[in-house]
Order: sequence, then C-alpha cells, then structure tokens
Amino acid sequence: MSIPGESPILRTIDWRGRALSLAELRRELPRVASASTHDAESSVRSILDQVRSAGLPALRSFAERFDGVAQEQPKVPQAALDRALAELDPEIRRALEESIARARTVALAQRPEDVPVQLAPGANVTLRWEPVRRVGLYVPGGLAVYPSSVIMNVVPALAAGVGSIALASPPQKEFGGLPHPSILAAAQLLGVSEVYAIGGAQAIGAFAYGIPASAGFAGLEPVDLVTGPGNIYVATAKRLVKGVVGIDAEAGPTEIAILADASAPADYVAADLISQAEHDPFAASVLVTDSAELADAVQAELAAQMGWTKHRERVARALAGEQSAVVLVDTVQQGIDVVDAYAAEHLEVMTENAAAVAARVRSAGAIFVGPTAPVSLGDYCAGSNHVLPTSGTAAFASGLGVHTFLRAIQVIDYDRAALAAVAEHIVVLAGAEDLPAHGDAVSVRFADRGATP
Ligand code: HSO
Ligand code: ZN
Repeated sequence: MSIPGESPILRTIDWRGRALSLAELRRELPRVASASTHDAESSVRSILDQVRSAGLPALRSFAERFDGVAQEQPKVPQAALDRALAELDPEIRRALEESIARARTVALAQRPEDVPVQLAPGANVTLRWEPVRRVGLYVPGGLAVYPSSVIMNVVPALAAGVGSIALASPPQKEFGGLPHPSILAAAQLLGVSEVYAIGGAQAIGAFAYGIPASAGFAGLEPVDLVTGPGNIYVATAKRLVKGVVGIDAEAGPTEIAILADASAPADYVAADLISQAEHDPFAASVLVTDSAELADAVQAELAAQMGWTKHRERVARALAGEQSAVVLVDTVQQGIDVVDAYAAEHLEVMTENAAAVAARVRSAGAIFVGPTAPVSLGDYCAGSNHVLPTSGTAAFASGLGVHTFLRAIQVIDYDRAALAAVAEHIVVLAGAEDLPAHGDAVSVRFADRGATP
C-alpha cells in the first residue's frame, strides 16, 4: 500500500473484501495489551496501610523517600497559590481562562433536571440529583504536567455543585517542595484553594482515609470520590480504595481513531495521528479508510512530519506499536462498523457528509466532526471534556462530566390512598418471594386498630 522504496510508518490491516462479525473485529483490532497492576499491588497496599494508620508522619516519610523532599506538612499555603498565578505567563493565563470559560458554559448547560413523576394522585416518585459532597482530585507531576486536566476535572465538579474539592499533586524538589507551579496556578484560577503536595499512592490513601490534624497541620478530611489520572501506582491505589470511596474510570493510554475517505486532507490526518501519539509510546493511532490512495498519502505525510515533530522518538514508538495501524475497508459503512467495534477514546470523522456519518457511529468517547475539529481542540478549548473512556470502554462508559459528580436519589412519596391502591400487589409479591414480613409492613398500616385513624 505504501510508496515503493519507503517503508510505511503504520502497519496495514487489509479488511477489504472481508465481512467480519463484531466478535472477530474486537479480537483482531489493534489494541495495546493492558499493563498489569499486579506487581505494584503489594507495595501500594503497604503505602495505603501506613497512610491510614500513621497519618502525617507516613506522608512525611514518603515525601522524603519518593520525592526527595523534607516536608513538615503537605498543605500548600495560600501565598504560594497567589504567587503561582501572579507569575504565570499572561498568554498561558488567557488561554487557560478561555478553556475554563468554554468548559464551564458546557458543564453548566449539562446539569440534569430532577425528574418528578406522578403515577396516580398522591403517588410520587422523583429522581433527585445530588452532588457528591467532597471530591479529591489527583494531578500527576513528573513528565506530563497538564493544567488542562485540572480544568477538565474541576469545572464539571463545580458545575455539579460539589461544595468541597481537594487537589493533590507530588511535591517537586525544584519548586521548593511544592507541586508544579502551573498546577497551582490552574487551581487558583478555578478557585480551588485546598491543595496538597502529596504524590502517588499516598495521596490516594490520604483522600480515602483522611489525615488527622496534628501540630501545625489542620488535617485532611476524607473525600467521597477520587478522580484524576496517574501512573500505575496511582491507578492501583485507586483500585484498592474503590468501595471506601468512589473513583472515576481507570484510564489507559490515549487513543485516536480517524475514519476518513478520499476527501480527507492527508496532512491533517497525519498531524492528528501524531498529536495523540505524542502523549505516550503506548498511545494508539488508528486510521480507518476506504481509500488506499489516502492511506498512502498519510504514510508519506507521517514520514515527513515526523522529521520535525519535537517528541519524534515517543511518536515513532507509538506509531510502530502493535496498537497503531491503518485499517483498509471497502466502504465508509464498513468503516463505521470497525470504529464502533474499536470504541475509540477519540474518533475523528473526515469523510464527505461527516456530520451524517458521525451520527451513525454508536461507540466512541468523543466524536470530532469534519476537518476543522481536531482532537487538540477538544484537549484544550472546545468546551467538551478531555477525560474520556479508553481501551474500548466507550462501549459502556462515558467521559467525565457533570454527571460524574452527581448521584441520583430516588424519592418515594405515597399517601395512604396511593399505598392502599397497590397494597394487595405488595402482599402477593412478598408472599411469592417468601418474605411475608415485607407484606406485613404494608398490612399493618391498614389493620383495624381501634382508635388509630
Ligand atoms: N489527549 C489527552 C488529554 C490532553 N491532551 C491533555 C493534552 N493535554 C487525553 O484525552
Ligand atoms: Zn492530548
């Protein structure tokens, strides 16, 4: 499929002339084998136990051991948050503010209404949305410092009405033991002032179990929900505390799938495949197309653009990985079947009538419609959320949003007459399940008890 003499950047899977079932598609689609969290489990368990039993002294010793920082207490002073924002590059500040404003507009508009239903006079069932009381957001340090991810977590939480948000990010030696200044500045812009310099599994433990107050430290109140990305230790810790607290999804490496036909500009397609490959050597970049000519042109563009892209080593590893490929299909409809089976975190549709094609896609974390909606737009400034389901979980899961930070409470309000109307059915069903006390709990309300009204 490639230009003679040049070796293609992406491997090709040729499904032209083949009708594959959903099960076959799922089996044969390019996918990175998910990293095992097994090795990390025993050390993470021990960290969590120590945080739970020892509190502040455990945090101190982990800061020393893992971050090389001598820490009296982990709370970031307000003065440091103020300073980080004051020293933030004004251009970056304006960009973050635009990102926040757009995300906020979308999140506020997406708040669901309560659903009151009257089944009969006096028989009412209401679905009432209630925000999570308190959220802990983990923000990684190290190589990938993403203030944009602070926005994507905090904005929907605030829009949902979460009253209390704590943020934790690893202490950094080069920043005087505080988290990265761009994280502090983003927190300050969003009005989050409860920020801790705590990294890794110990941060997740602190959120889940809380840290009691002690001299010079006001304490950290446990949260109800932990969100945010992290390395394998953070992911393992989140898995281990799940149940004690809620967690958002466990994120795998990022993915981009592009469904394109001959109308797609090859340079855009190549640039977008490279843009997400830049995140991680395990990132997946998949092009699904019915045009062998486009596939060839994209391979040539990839080769050219990789000549100048900054993180070319990481990109080259991601594109050469098993998880990345060009998939050749006969028709755009067959392409839709392929991307549905893949259930990409990000799907771009660059075909004729892109909006109509996008409307036929059933599974993706986010769909980017047409040639002027690249994934980078959604990463920063579309107003949509960039925390999205990976590894095929878009088949059953959704990206982060206001709904992530809400619970649906069912409120049942029946008066006597309304209860009487179904009393007989309840008694019968309770009997059928051999739970007669369930029936009695209804009957007692209608028994003749003399003076009782
Ligand atoms: N594409 C990433 C999010 C991100 N991109 C952050 C840049 N910064 C996962 O959706
Ligand atoms: Zn990205």
